[in-house]
Amino acid sequence: MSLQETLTSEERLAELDLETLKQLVGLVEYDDHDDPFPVIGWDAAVWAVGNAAQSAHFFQSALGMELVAYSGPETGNRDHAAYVLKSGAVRFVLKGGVSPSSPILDHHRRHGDGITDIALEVVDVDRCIEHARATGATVLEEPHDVSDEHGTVRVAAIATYGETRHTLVDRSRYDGPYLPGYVARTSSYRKRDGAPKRLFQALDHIVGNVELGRMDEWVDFYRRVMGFTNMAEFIGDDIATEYSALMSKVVANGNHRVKFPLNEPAVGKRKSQIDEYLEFYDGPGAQHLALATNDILRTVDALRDEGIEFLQTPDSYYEDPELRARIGEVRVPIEELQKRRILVDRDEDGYLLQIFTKPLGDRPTVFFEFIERHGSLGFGKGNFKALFEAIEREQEKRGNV
Ligand code: TYF
Ligand code: FE
Repeated sequence: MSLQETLTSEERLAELDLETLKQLVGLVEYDDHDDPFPVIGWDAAVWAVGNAAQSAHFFQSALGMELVAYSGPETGNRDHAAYVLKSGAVRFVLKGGVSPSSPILDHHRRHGDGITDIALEVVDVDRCIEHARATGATVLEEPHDVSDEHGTVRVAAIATYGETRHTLVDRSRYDGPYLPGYVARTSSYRKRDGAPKRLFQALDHIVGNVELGRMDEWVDFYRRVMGFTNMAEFIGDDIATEYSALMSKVVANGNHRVKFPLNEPAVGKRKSQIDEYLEFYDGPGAQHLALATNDILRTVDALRDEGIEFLQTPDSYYEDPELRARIGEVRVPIEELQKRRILVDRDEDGYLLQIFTKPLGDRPTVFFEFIERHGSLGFGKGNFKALFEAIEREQEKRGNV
């Protein structure tokens, strides 16, 4: 089986097939023969949070995720508590410090709630690390085996922007609930109608914010170290100075399973939303996680019911005849999108629907995007102006202008 036909262990567990996944996240064909760093897909997004017990509740009650595993003092982990949650093939691990000397608490003190680790499932950890080292990456953890009664995983880690890392995981010899040290755990939280809601099924992209003038270095990092390639979508100088106050380029692995847009602030008329992030995150880090859904209307309705707040797109966006002409027919009347403030964009491959939450925590840093793709492989370029104006209205309310 070729790499692009290989599903991650979470994708298999979620019973996602390749066709569904292709529609959800926009996969492309590629020749993996001389891929120097073959990535199967996402393994997990690992968060450091101020209170993992309570965040785990929120991720279940508000985001409809399912608790599947746990590590903490009761399992012999005296350093921190960790809750593993999933929705479809999306796996989040929420960690909170228990021991006062836990490094999780240092991360949290500096950055607030945020992503510490964007873990990827790979075929051959040793080969990836060898290539990463040869191309100048910082190896944070050498390849090593970790075992328990469910088998053995091989892991290693490299550094990326800020204090973020990429753990590389080979799970081919493991069938435990997450990693050795974790035990299976289901929730004591009762869902209203019993079943997990699965409001999103796959991770589409994770955006990194880096310092002014450093974007190209990080694009080069992913090209050189991980063999990623540039995707067509970018925000250059021209758009940046006009309204967005940011520059952005996108890199992706061969089949686009893993996509990393990278933003840097642009020098403009006002303080960039990226500067606001860098100030409050105290450095570079993951800005938003885009979660793919096959029914964004249902997702947004369910999330709003649970009190999740989204950026408000003005009525003028939907009433713009130019937008209507460009978009043409989508699967629901525009009024249904307008009611929910869902954005829509079309390009040569198809269209997409997307919506953005307000920042999740106390700091104006990490947020979610929900995305429903219909052929489009893009990121909603046509929405950048309306989106950035909405973000800047929030920024203004916070007084960070
Ligand atoms: O990931 C993207 O490129 C889109 C647009 O600060 C975007 O979701 C880009 C930058 C940003 C917010 C959204
Ligand atoms: Fe995005």
